[in-house]
Amino acid sequence: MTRVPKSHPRHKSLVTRETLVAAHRRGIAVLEGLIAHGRGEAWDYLLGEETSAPALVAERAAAAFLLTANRPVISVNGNVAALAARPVVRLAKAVPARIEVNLFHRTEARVGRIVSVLKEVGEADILGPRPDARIPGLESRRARCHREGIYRADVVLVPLEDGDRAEALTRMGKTVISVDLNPLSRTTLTATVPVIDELTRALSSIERFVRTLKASPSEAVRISRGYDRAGNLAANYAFIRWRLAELVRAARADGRTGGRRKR
Ligand code: PTJ
Repeated sequence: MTRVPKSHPRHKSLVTRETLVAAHRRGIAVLEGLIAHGRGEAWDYLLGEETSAPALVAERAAAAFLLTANRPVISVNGNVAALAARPVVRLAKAVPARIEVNLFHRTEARVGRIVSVLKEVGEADILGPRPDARIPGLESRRARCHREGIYRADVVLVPLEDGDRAEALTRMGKTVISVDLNPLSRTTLTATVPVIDELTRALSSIERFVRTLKASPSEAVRISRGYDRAGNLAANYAFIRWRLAELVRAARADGRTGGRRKR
């Protein structure tokens, strides 16, 4: 892995990129995952690389839905295993939820490697190898899943998803919680609870809400019942409009001071 100097202004971003490249070389993440990451990071620049207030609302709702579920499952793909194996396992234990490895570019060898990554960080009970069911209406290899996992789940958390499966899972009547920085992706537009935030921030935030809400189950029920999907999406778009307006204002101020204004 290329060493990134601590003093680099984009240190965290470059380390994440190197982590993904290394995960690709180890056969965990696919090349397509590197492209997906770039797309996500571009959106994160626009969003200010912080969890927005509307994302926080969605993350609290996500925690409430996971806690009130009968059979919650967290789906893991190559990018998620590379960047967030530990947060996934922590969240799964906190809920508790099952973890299922489910890949778009599925090979049995990669499923096995991802299961090992998750086992290394402390989760022994992982579904993925030897699937015994299919998600109806999906042509891709992603349709292959476990009866005891995604197939029978009532709530599924699908970080960094492709839109097809999110749609197929909602058609099955499941509550689908997505994590996707793209506010316009088909996943975001079809998930029951779209979380528009960066993967590691979102998972940690959902876990924090899970830990708080666990102490008051009636509050979790109230939040899941009162969750307003359309209102939250609108708030996310309004947040982007506000961000852009701020950028316009800052650029104009820069112009007036000949670029001497501090950012
Ligand atoms: O490991 P596999 O075979 O299951 O493949 C995984 C990928 C990610 C390649 C596959 O699921 C895929 O093709 O996904 P998409 O359709 O590219 O969608 C991924 C979405 O995640 C995009 O909309 C990105 O903007 C978003 N994204 C990427 N990185 C992050 C992210 N969202 C949040 N946090 C990130 N770190």
